[in-house]
Amino acid sequence: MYFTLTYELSSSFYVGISVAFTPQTFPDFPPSFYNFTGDEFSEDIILTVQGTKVKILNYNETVEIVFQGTNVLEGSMNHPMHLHGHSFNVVGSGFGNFDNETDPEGFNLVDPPEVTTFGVPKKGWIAIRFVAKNPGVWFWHCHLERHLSWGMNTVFIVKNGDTAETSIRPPPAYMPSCEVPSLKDWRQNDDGLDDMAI
Ligand SMILES: [Cu+2]
Repeated sequence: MYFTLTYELSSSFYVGISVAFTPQTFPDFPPSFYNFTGDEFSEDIILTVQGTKVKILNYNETVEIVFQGTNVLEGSMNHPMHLHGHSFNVVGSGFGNFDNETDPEGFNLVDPPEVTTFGVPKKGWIAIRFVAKNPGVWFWHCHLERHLSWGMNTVFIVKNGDTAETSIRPPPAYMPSCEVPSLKDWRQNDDGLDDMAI
């Protein structure tokens, strides 16, 4: 991913995706498939790395995502997943590994609950749908801050529609730029705080 240093991601989006950066695409599928919810420890597990991949959606695109919980190191737990800028319909959930052929037959497409955060079941899965109708750069993350800091997050970019009403508004004039001294710079210049860990 190539960002200019002039803009952070939201401003880059406003300036123009093709101008400001070339994003890499967040993959549509897991890098490897194994028995996600099994008790045995898979040797196919890939360790997380610091990534800068994002998912780009067209305006008004209908999105379905299945979140599959795992039992890695038997440390399975519920992950409260949250996307900024949109709410969702939970169309299905279950325990075990999601079956792409049979599980969708049980989806609730009549009155699925609309939420802004949902828990991926322990050793289970949950399927959500939403319409990408809010242009911008939106943070996807687990709401357990420790998981977030470990990298359980990504970014969805929803592109502008064809009209001003369906496009992101310009940033306010008072929006600080990336050239504003960082907290780290401030601390380094402040007597007595030079050794404070950032
Ligand atoms: Cu989590």
